[in-house]
Amino acid sequence: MRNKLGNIPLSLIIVTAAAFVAMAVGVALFGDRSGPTATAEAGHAHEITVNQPQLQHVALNDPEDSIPIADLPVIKGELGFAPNVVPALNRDYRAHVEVELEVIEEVMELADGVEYMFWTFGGTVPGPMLRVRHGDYITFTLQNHPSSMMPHNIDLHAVSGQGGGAEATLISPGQQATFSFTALQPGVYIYHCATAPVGMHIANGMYGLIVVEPKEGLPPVDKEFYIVQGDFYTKGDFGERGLQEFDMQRAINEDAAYVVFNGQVGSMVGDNALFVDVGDTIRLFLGNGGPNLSSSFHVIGEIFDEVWVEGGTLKNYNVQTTMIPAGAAAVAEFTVDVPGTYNMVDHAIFRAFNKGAIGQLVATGPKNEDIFTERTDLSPYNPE
Ligand SMILES: [Cu+2]
Repeated sequence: MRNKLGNIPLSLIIVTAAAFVAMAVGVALFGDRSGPTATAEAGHAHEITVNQPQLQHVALNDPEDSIPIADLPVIKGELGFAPNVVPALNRDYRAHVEVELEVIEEVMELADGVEYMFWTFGGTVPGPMLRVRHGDYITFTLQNHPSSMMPHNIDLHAVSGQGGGAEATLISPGQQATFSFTALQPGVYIYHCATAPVGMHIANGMYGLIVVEPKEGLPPVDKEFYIVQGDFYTKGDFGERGLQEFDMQRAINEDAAYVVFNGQVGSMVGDNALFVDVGDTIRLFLGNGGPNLSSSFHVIGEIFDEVWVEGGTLKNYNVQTTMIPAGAAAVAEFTVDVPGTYNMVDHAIFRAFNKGAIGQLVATGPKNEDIFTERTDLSPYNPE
């Protein structure tokens, strides 16, 4: 009887596998991991750097990190409503940042003629972007509006501690709760409601981003935008008009009726598009609230010069499509070289053209026909 591996002797497979393991261990133990191994110039912002492992865990060993919290300057945290960001902090000192965020349940448009009872942070989907500096001490107050029907809370992925703050902030309608945390690690992090049933609270729109800038700040760019993807589960199918109810079974089945950016079909289309100039350096803070679907984020006709993989410290360069897991983030940076309307999509492409995951970035400015020409010929083609 043939074994399942066909004609290859099992012993050879084992020997080959052992050799690969030995090689991998050798590379891990003895491979050169010091210093950049390659840099190259390749046009604007296309510097190629090989990333080195870089642990920034609890990198709080500056003198400023030992300033007693009571002595820190108190700053009110700004909120950035998508697609607008909180501007860059431009701050070179540690602060005590006070943030207030209000939970509101409200009916809003999910698509043209389609209404939905969203549960929101700050009255919008996504909730507002928060922006702090690595090492900041944040006192966070969550407020649940008295008109709410449900308890809510918040789990910020930038928090190191029980539930990301979820237990501390669990509140009924008409309550508020406060807790504090230090932003131990830089990066871009999702926050979301984590009240049972968690999936339902997230599916109703309760998520947003908190950016923890590195201490030295981020390189300046011309324009920054804030985009969060989410999947929605309605009783009616895509486009079915009227007030749509949440469909729990559909959510369990991961059968999204809608996949949208910034909480609404068409949130960044037409008059609501993102407008830039040719030559602008652009930074997109990207989140994916889920609850279920990973995003294959792509800008049609553009290549990302740089992506912060999963919102962390690892950089990738010259990227066509970046994966944003549910409950995660990424940052995409690029320069638009020629004018045009650039469609931003989830490249799981039926989501873009049939479920709403499409937005537009419109770049105006001079053409550059060395980079791109419009159609130069259209004529009949008649092969014999
Ligand atoms: Cu909630």
